[in-house]
Amino acid sequence: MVAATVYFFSRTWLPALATSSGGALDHQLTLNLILLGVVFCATQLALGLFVWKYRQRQVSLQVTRGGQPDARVELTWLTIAAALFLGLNIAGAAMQARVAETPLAEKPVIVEVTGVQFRWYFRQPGPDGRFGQTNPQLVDASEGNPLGIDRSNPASADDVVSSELVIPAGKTIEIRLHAQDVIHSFFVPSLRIKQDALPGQDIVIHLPPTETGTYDIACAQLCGMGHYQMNAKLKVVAEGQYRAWLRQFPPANVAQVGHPSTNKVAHR
Ligand SMILES: [Cu+2]
Repeated sequence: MVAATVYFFSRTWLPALATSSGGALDHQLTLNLILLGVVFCATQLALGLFVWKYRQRQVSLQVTRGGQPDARVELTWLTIAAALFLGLNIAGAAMQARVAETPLAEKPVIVEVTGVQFRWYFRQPGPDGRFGQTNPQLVDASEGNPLGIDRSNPASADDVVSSELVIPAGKTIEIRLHAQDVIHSFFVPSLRIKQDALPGQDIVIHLPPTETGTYDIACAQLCGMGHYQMNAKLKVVAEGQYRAWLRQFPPANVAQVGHPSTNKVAHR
């Protein structure tokens, strides 16, 4: 049963890695699975052994009849368990720190990602490389302005807002993560990326250079009744295709982009 479970999960619990980096996390997960799998099997075998060995005893295990617990055995077991769990925690934290602190090899492509019940919106700065100003009082998805972009601001004219994340292959992407209402979590299983998005905070993460393809984006934080439908697609395309995709959006497209039911552009 245990072997079947391990086999099943090791094959299907994560999609294929879509980036050359990210292998460190998979290695750490595999290490955790093996070490804790050994502990799990050993304790279950010990449990079965003791049940079988003492099966004919009629009395309950009372200290007066079974003797005092052996302090050395208890201490040994506790020390091993503590070392194992602390060790795995430290190794995992060090791995995450290494990934987060690796200097970027190139200037990243910047994308703003905003979670709002129950959708993801993606904004790119356009040819001027600058995001236009936003104002929470202007947020109105039914008016085609789900992010509250201030249309009077010149930098906002070429901002592109979409409901799918389109990025060029082989480039590092800088994600500036926002949440408009409650805590969401930006989760891209194929890239092994998962980061909470918090209202009022600008959280920066980096997506590693990725192979072309279409990948799932989900919200990994239970954020309300519609949480289950808060997903989107990540489309990684060749650089030329990416430029062509950006050019499809006319300047000042913010007036046309927004709510899925009223917006053709955002659903492209
Ligand atoms: Cu959410």
